[in-house]
Amino acid sequence: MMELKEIIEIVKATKGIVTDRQAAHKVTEKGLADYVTQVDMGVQEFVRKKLMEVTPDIQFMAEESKDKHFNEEKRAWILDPIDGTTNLIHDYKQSAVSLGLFDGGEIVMGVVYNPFTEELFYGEKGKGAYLNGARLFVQKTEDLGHCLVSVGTSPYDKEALAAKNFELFQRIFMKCEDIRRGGAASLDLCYVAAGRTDAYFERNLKPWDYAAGSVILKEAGGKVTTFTGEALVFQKPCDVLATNGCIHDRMLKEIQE
Ligand code: LIP
Repeated sequence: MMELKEIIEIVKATKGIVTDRQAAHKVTEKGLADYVTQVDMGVQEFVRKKLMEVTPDIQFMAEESKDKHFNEEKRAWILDPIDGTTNLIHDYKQSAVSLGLFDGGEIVMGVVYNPFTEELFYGEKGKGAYLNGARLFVQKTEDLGHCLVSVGTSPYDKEALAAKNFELFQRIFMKCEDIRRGGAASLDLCYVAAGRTDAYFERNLKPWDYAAGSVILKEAGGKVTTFTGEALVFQKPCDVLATNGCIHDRMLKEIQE
């Protein structure tokens, strides 16, 4: 089995592909506000090949794979080659390569790398979470009125979700310190882990958006569930709530109101 540091080296080696601005402008539209670029495809193929060389026995699932199902009885890599694709196209510098390892129904290892800020978030079950080698811990703020809350606008589902998303954003906004919108779920989860924000939530996220960030957040002392407080699943989309742990029940109550 690969060591975490070997996985980190594979993910960091994608920097040249991720920062290629010409490739970022070769874009295909998959659906409303849903894009794939040559960077997404280049990162996915690079990481897939490297992982198959060293862990041929572990399944590989990624955002741009045709077949996204895997046998949950066995281990699987779950890759978002570029989380924050729209940000990448706009050169917004909030995009990341997000790689998680699924084992026994949960994510046990995760790496989230933003080459634009040179921030490498990583964590392994039972071994802590880190940012560029420094240990990560969530904020322990218990008063929602003093919390910074990151939101996700589900831009692929505007027609179906915009009204209830923005109604919820307004309710939370009136009770917290302020809200933020980053545009890359994996980084939003890592920001809670780093104590930069106290919560993040978004409807209809895909498993590759949240796989790696979920273990990093838990290892930093945070909590991540669905909007009904259940464990995340990794074979279909989820509504995701991530918090510092102290305000999780309060956020669930607001979401379910
Ligand atoms: C994105 C997420 C973001 C969400 C977008 C999209 P992608 O992932 O990171 O939080 O709001 O709808 O799902 O598509 O850039 O990998």
